[in-house]
Amino acid sequence: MPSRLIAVSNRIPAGEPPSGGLVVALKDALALSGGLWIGAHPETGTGREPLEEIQDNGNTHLAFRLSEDDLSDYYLGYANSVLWPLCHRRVDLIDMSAAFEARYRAVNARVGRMIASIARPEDVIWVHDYHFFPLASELRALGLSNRIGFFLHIPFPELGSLSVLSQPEDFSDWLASYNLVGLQTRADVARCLEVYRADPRAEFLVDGSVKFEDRVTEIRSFPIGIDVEDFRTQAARDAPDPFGRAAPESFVIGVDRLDYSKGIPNRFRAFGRYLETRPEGSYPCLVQIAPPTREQVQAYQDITSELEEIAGHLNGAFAELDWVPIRYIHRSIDRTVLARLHRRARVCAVTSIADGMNLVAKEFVAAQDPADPGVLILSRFAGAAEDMTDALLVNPYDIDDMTEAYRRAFAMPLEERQARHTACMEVVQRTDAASWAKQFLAVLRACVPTLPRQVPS
Ligand code: GDG
Repeated sequence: MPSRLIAVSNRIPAGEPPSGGLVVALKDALALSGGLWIGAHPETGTGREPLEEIQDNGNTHLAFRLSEDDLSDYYLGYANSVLWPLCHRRVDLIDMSAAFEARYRAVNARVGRMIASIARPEDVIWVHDYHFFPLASELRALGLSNRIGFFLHIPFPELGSLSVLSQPEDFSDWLASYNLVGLQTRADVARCLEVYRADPRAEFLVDGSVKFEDRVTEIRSFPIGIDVEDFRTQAARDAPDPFGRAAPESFVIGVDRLDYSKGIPNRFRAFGRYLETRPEGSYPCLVQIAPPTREQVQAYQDITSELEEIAGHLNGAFAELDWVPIRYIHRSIDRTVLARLHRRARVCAVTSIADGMNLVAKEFVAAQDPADPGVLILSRFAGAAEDMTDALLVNPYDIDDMTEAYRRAFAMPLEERQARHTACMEVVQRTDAASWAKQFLAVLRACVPTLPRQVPS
């Protein structure tokens, strides 16, 4: 039997045209291996249904239903009110509850049983993201000895903050059930190794992998990327100006799910400060696209109000009858429009306080006209900054630093813009979505297989 790829992620594409690096990269990898993609059904159910087939642009995926309680306690609760703030260094926003944790473990156990019922011994399993840290340990407990890989899309947490978990020792145990743990950056790998260094059950092998009790895990970075050609083509398409009659003179673009990890309030504040000192006669805009996300979680309601207040305040203070400096759109917009906006922008601001990679930074670079490229302002705390060192790197906690970056970006001479763009584009191309998936799977397939475990009868 040929080895299939089984991909597992909380969200699966369902009907929408493919967009985003992950979807595109996985689709190609799955098509090559005749694989399967398993994820949560877009609609809730009782939580006891068997796996269901779900159609997506001619592809069939397998979906498990979450119950309303699963959604609130596993997804919004443990995944997004405990693990997300933990990994994004906002432990102050953690909302702990024993019910969240119990439901997280229960959903992982159920998804594990579903996968075990369809996986063949030669299949390779690729698990995605913080929703499923314990999945491999569930699969091992069910007797699976398949090669199982894990990719964490968000930052790896700091050793010290893991103590907020009720059983921090489980964390290294969960990861050790994977043959390969893939992280976005070398800094993430260093943080992960620190966790194992502090754990007396772990031993480092000469090849850099970690032996944990009887299991060997390789820990490596695989910076994720985008489908460069696709985004570039969409950006350069000959189509009417997305602004119509309301085209701004020169603008900064920001594109983020409205999440506290993206550092949008300070991005706005710094833009306000830039407006105070901008060259006379210039009328720059900040166009912020920020679709809502996880709206049931209090921390997300708070950041939404904060942003509305700052935008309202700045527009009230600076707008003129024929100019509004902040255009804030709290909705999702079409991807082709987004691509063209990036190309039209003079500057892109990515100011995350913590971010696994940040694909928006790569999309902006890919969308530029190399003959007259815009400037990327990039937070030092976004994974993308590890390799894209020719962007204007900023400290998102320092408003003066970001104000100065706006000033430099708007005033930057063509030659410098071109040189920085060429260097950033080289990174975007080298780390594109297809090579990310290919490299991860090549390393996973070459991992030492796990010995079958004695399953208690
Ligand atoms: C996680 C990690 C990591 C945004 N608004 C609209 C829209 N988008 C698209 C962007 C981009 C994607 O969503 C966002 O990707 P990011 O990487 O910036 O951020 P997260 O969503 O937080 O993703 C992150 C990523 O996983 C991959 O590993 O890089 O660090 O947090 O593609 O363009 N797309 C459309 N309309 C919008 O309004 N169509």
